[in-house]
Amino acid sequence: MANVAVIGAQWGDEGKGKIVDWLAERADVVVRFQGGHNAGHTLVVGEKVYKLSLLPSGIVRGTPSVIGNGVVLDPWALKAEVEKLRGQGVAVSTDTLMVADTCALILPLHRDLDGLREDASGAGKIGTTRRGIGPAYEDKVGRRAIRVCDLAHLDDLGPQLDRLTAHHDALRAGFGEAPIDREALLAELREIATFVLPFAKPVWRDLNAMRARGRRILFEGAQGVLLDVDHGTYPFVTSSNTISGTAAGGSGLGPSAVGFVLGIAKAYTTRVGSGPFPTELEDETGEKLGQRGHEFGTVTGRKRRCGWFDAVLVRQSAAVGGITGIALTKIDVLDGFDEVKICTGYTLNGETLDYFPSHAADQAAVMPVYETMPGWSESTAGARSWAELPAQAIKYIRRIEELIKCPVALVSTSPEREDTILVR
Ligand code: 2SA
Ligand code: MG
Repeated sequence: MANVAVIGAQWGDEGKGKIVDWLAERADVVVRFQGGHNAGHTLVVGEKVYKLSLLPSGIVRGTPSVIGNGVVLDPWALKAEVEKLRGQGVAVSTDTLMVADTCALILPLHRDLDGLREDASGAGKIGTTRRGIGPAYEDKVGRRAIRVCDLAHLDDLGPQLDRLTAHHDALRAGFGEAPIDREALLAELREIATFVLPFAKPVWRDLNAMRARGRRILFEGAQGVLLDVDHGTYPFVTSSNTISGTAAGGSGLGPSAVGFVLGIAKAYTTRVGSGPFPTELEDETGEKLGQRGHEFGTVTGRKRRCGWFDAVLVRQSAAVGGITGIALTKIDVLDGFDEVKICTGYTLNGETLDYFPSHAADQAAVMPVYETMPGWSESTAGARSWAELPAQAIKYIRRIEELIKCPVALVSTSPEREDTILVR
């Protein structure tokens, strides 16, 4: 079996956690390769619900899990999440968790800056998770970051810390904030280093060795293609590349390490945070989708915006994200609707478009063109085979498949791992 990368095909929250959990059973190692603790992956195992933000989903069932170099790591968030999981009875040890020693750290100063900027942006705010993700990636690319491996060399941090604090002190002054207290920061880092360092290593070596031995690697993406910093609804995006191409670079493997790319798409569309959303429904139907789908952010508890399935967007995500097959999730949320709609194209200034334009103003101005299909009154919840699905639901799935030009490989009918239909 090829190594699988799982990525979101919309704006995140497509139900990746459950699908990764389903696939993790068949994998030897699970790797996170981008993002940070802004992700919110929910896993339901029997009666227990686990909510992960930073750790790879494999950890819950004891599958060895790797945080790759492409992730920005908040070491205190790591500790809190490990402790929370241990409290839920999950064993986390250096046998089951490895952290790339080249991960850039998210520091308290990054969280501060994320919040300060959001508060100062008024209507133009991004709607970030305020976890410092963007500022940490900026410092990584700006070559100012403190990395996991630096935690073992804190006494030699001088020049790096000078560059980092000079940069941030200038930014903070602009917001009327006090400069960074270097000694306090160093003390905090010394304390947390003892927790993080046992997990830290050059994980690229382990991953390449596993690959050479034919071990199956599962790459766990966070957020979704429409939040990709290059291909998403810029500037209303996250600060990493969320596409499958990042799986290799963000973990220290070559691109041929990624075989099958499974894109996760919800049977409708949601978005949390600001930015364009052509099929958004600000009416009773949108409200109903949100209620039925329990659409609240896993990390921040924010209410998600809801709308009909947008085939143009998912077709585009499949192309730029290199998606081989789609897992369609939460189909049961559409049970009982008299009719369901799919966006098949847009109009912009009187012209028809079969793709999502690049400019933010055009993205905000496109009007969806809908195709309406009859709904189904039967329940799809918990269906485990194609035969259990009502005919109209099958027609809906088949039509989506046609429009997005990508096969539907899996259908998910509840948060339970086993409520999954393998198509063909
Ligand atoms: P950030 O914090 O810099 O990454 O925010 C930038 C944009 O990316 C969006 N974003 C997300 N969208 C959906 N789900 C995410 N994870 C959590 C979840 C979010 C939550 O699974 O529910 O709990 O609110 C996630 N992470 C980042 C964010 O909304 C901004 O639009
Ligand atoms: Mg999520």
